Amino acid sequence: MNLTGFDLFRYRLPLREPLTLKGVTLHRREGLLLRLCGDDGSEGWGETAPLPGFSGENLDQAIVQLRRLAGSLIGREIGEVWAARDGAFVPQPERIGPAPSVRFGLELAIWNLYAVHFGLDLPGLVSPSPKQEVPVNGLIPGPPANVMEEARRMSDAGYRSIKLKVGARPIAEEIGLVRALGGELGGDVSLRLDANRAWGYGAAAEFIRGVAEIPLEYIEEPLAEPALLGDLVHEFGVPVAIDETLVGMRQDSLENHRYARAVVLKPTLLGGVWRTLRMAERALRLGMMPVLSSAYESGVGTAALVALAAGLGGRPIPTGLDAYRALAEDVLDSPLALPAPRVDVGQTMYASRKVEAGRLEKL
Ligand code: OSB
Ligand code: MG
Repeated sequence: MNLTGFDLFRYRLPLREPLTLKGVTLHRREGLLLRLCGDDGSEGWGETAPLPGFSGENLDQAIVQLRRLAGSLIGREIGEVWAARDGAFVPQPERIGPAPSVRFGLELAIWNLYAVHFGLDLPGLVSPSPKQEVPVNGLIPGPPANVMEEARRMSDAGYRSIKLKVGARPIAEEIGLVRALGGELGGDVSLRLDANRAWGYGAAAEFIRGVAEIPLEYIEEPLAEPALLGDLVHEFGVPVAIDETLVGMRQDSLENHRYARAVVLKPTLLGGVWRTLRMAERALRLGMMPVLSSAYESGVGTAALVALAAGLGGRPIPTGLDAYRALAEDVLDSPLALPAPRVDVGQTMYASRKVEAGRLEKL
């Protein structure tokens, strides 16, 4: 099958509540969908949604790059494009590679098109024996007043892993909150914290001492000065995860971060499907836990995370899919069901293929 064309669309999806990330408040999520078409009538969708505050690229830059890259694929054979997983489909004169969200959108569209054409599904292209269910973690985005209530609701709903954003309240308050949360959840639900680099070393130390008896799965990016993460782990034995630290990192540098228990992998920010998968496999080999996570993508991108999690080897690891709930609407005909404690992979793949073009603006 040859690639015959592409269409680019913009979506604007309302959020259930305004979302503040790194000081930027969003009222809706904006992004792009790419539809690649094959000469047998197959279609493959991909999503490019730079996240303000986290992505270096903006939507306009992504549009320019996606058009150019998708245009360069027209007339090529899908098998040849698919095989070039190292990014060989990026045209030679593009000395600077595409932005991370652009690479993700393009790779996902190719991945989907290839799967549709050969009657396969995404997880089956990652692994010959993908998982049929993927566990999910509940996200309590900070800083709501009703953290305890929300945590109780999630625990009752069946979540076995909950992630709380920290770093925005005074340390003493935060310690009190996490201690209360630990007491409430007991040992049944693992607790992940994410400070998004909010603390200096002293503040992080104070926090860690304050919550010493609370079992934590990990604290994600506690330090404003990430070079000190290894020291923090050695001094306090606290489990940490890296997230921001991975962006732009060379694959082979991961072994310098073996102090980390987990790596949080977001294809929109890391730069695509293959880079994420290679990073995840490398993490497993190094004995670190790869936690695939969303960057507030629509159902198209979120389903890709489910597929990656399903295709990844090793024991099931709760996946960061819960940001999807922040969207009040989706681009899909019917929204993904991402129930606690596990989502059904086949059902998610099926739902993710039916994009409702009426909700999109054609560019
Ligand atoms: O810091 O982990 C983050 C979403 C967008 C950008 C950054 C982050 C997040 C999340 C994703 O917290 C949700 C999750 O991991 O469950
Ligand atoms: Mg994080």
